[in-house]
Amino acid sequence: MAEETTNTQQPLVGIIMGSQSDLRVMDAAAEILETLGVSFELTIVSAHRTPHRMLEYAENARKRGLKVIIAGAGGAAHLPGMVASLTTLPVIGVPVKSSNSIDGWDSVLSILQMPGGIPVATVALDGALNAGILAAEIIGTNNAAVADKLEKYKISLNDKVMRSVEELKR
Ligand code: RP5
Repeated sequence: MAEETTNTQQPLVGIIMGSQSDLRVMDAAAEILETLGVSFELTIVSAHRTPHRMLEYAENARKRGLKVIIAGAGGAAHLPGMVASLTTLPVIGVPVKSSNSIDGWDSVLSILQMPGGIPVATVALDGALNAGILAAEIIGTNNAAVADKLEKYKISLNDKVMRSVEELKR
């Protein structure tokens, strides 16, 4: 996937990440949003290396029509929390296990342990798939087509397990 992509429609979800190296994880959010028919944009915004870009992105996100932000980062992962402090949009944080990290605990704790008043909906380590689904569920509260696709997705999960159950009976 390109460094910066946008669907043809007005993006409803902004996927941002601290580094190009996070893309191998964050791609899963983009893929599931595509499957669920949710328009999104994807780009790199670093809290530490491009702080002014982060400020500008977070402050303008609502005005630009975004409804949810998915922010992924690793190590001292300040991006989701800082973005959450600058916008009233819901922010979903994805802790990314970066190569030099202490088993990813640094990423998890720096995204999860937000102070009262500034929530970040934190998913599992490298849990970009769930971040995408959660973003779609938020969009689906007000979008019947997306809610319908989510319903079908859940049925497909159920069917997959039931196929395994049938296979084990043989
Ligand atoms: C964080 O540092 C990024 O989100 C990434 O997970 C980690 C390593 O970044 P690179 O050194 O690979 O650019 O800011």
